[in-house]
Amino acid sequence: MLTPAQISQYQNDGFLVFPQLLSSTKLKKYIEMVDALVEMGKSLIDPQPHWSLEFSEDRQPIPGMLHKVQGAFLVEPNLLPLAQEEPLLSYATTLLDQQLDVFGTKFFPKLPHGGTSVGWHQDNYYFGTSQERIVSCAIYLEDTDRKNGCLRLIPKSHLPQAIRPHQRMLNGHGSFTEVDETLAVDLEIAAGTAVLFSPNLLHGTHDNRSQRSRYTVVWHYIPADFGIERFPKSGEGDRHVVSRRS
Ligand SMILES: O=C(O)CCC(=O)C(=O)O
Repeated sequence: MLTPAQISQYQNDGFLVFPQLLSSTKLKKYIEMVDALVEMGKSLIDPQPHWSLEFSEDRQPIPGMLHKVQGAFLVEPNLLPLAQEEPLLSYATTLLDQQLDVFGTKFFPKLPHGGTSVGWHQDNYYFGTSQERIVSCAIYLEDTDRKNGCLRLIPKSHLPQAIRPHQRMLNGHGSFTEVDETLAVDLEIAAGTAVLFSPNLLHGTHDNRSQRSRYTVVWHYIPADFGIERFPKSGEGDRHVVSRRS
């Protein structure tokens, strides 16, 4: 359960940070799973369904350099329990509803020397809505700082509940917006830390200019009875039940 102060903080600032929520044993287990994904990525010459590669300066995919696994819980179903870890699921339940699903699951390895994940954006831009009945979650499996590409966000930027114009990036990795970076907070956090944030919050990341990777798994909690067109409840898509039915 979240305290009333944490709930207010989420509502006012648009995010909450839970330092080292995962034990070292669990971290090791999940890192082994995503290491295997990075290993599979090494054999890719071109992007494939679910799998995207980093781009070179001349906008060509770099063989073997994994950018993202989209639909991470479909590709590696053993990652699903990450979204059910306690107390994380209880926190999301407090913010949203008793019965939750997750959708839009991703793994970003952010590999050394040039790994990227996202530029400035609001998740709701991608979901085609501006409502707050979704909570985004990023869990960092490795220590993250400015050098290896930590998460950056703009506190309170969710409050207008308005979606800004986003521009498609030339390298094909998403659409991003412009922000006043003097308002940004860089989240330099330890492995095992989870961040919950509003789908309207402006956030982005630094690129990885270090010799270390920066693994993160990302997903979005949504009430089980809430449908959004782009991630329908039925079918074989990237939407998964996480709450245990009582
Ligand atoms: O890579 C990260 O740290 C966060 C990724 C993210 O926020 C997103 O996928 O929307």
